[in-house]
Amino acid sequence: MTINFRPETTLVLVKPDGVRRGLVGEVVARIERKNLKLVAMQMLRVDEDLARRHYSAHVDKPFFPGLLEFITSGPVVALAVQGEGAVEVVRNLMGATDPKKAAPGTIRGDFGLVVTENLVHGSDAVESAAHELGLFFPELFSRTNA
Ligand code: DAT
Ligand code: MG
Repeated sequence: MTINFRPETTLVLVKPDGVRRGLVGEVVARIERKNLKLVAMQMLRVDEDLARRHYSAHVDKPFFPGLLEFITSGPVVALAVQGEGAVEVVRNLMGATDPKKAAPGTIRGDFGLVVTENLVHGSDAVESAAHELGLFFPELFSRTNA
């Protein structure tokens, strides 16, 4: 029997609010329950340089100063998550960017209230996943694969 399995890897961050509120286990449990595989996990502090690289698409947006202050405000937990369609599946588990609009049953829908403090990050495409995995796990994911 041939199983048509195309592994894909995405970057998940439990953001500083999620770590502060003790929701790391909740996020990890939801990812594992979905049958996605954790292939790397690290707690770290995001400094301004990493924040600017990670959010390069947003540096000129009016909300960037607040986003920068928030994402550097405490440790995050970075996860490399693998499975078929992992990028899209993780985005669906997270819910909409604005937790007020995120569907109940999603991480943001169940635990968030305001847009900056939306608990989790998930790469939005296979290409951005490769780039972001290279930023957070340079020893595991070479950026030349991006
Ligand atoms: P997502 O995190 O769902 O991929 P995004 O990439 O558009 O969303 O934005 C990155 C983060 O920036 C988002 O998680 C929260 C913050 N953000 C986005 N839009 C915002 C807004 N209009 N006001 C305040 N913060 C915002
Ligand atoms: Mg995004």
